[in-house]
Amino acid sequence: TMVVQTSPSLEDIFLVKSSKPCASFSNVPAIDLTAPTAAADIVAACIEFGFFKVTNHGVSKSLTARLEAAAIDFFSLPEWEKEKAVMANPFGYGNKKIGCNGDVGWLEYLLLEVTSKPSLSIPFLKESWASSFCSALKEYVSAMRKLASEMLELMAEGLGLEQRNVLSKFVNDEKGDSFFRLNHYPPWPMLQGSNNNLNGFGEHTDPQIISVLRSNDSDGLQIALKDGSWVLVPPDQDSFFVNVGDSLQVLTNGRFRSVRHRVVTNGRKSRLSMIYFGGPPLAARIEPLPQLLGDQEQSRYRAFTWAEYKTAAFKSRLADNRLVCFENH
Ligand code: GA4
Repeated sequence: TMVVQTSPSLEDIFLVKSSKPCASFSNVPAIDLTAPTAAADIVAACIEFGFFKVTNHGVSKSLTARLEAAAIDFFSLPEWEKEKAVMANPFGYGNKKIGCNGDVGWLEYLLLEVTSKPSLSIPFLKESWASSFCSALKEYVSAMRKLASEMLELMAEGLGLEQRNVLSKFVNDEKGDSFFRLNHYPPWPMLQGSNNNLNGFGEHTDPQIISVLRSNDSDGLQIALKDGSWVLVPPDQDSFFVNVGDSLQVLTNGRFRSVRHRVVTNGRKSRLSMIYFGGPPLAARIEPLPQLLGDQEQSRYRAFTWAEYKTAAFKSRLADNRLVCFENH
């Protein structure tokens, strides 16, 4: 039998729009990576929010600007040109559809798999700027891996773990299964001046270990606090926002919180975000670190491989709680 997937209509997107207005999260923990208290500060933020931003991160502004400019060039191509970048679902160029299970959002994106050995190529791009796009991508992704790895080492230190690389080794492994995503949330002219908000990217947690996000100076990102309330994250184009992913929640036996987040756009301004998702090798065993489990503490999750979790995640709907099936009772 043939499965015919119809394109989601604007109606669908409206159906999932957020309704309640939400407060601004003005005190997002800001971690100065060069501060002597960075390790303790990061751990505190991961426990309370599963979310923080980093300053003094050492990533060059010009590299970020180069990639942003190339991304804008890419998204400015005519639709049929961008469609050449459609790869095996859900990779490559996509718009309005998120994942393979019927989730929709008001955005277009480029989703790429990136291994630690940067061998990234975008064969579909014939434009003269394609090679500079590729080189900016490679450089940026390796800067993100380095930043993610530094933060994971600070986390290990802050958790009192002797081996500094117990967490960072996953993203540094040359078989590491990481993704990179460029999201463009176009303005929606008909919405200007109205109070409607569009579902840009519906609520979810990230399945990987750690995600590092940078966006232009536009709002839209919201995170859920422990009590389930949603707060707006004020934009900051000079910092990187970091999410704890499901796998890191498991590795820390639930000490760190995999943060639920979403993007709600107001149609006034284009939002462009670039996100690195640091994932472990497919064969890596994900389970609470034995060093963290004392004599009393029980493991809250059963062990799984990243391949197993990834497969389960890609079969789920965006908003699903994907960890419940792996909890021990
Ligand atoms: C969320 C985090 C990353 O963007 C992503 C997303 C993926 C996709 O867009 O195809 C997923 C989503 C994300 C979680 C559940 C599954 C898979 C869409 C979806 C419904 C690339 C990822 O790894 O998981």
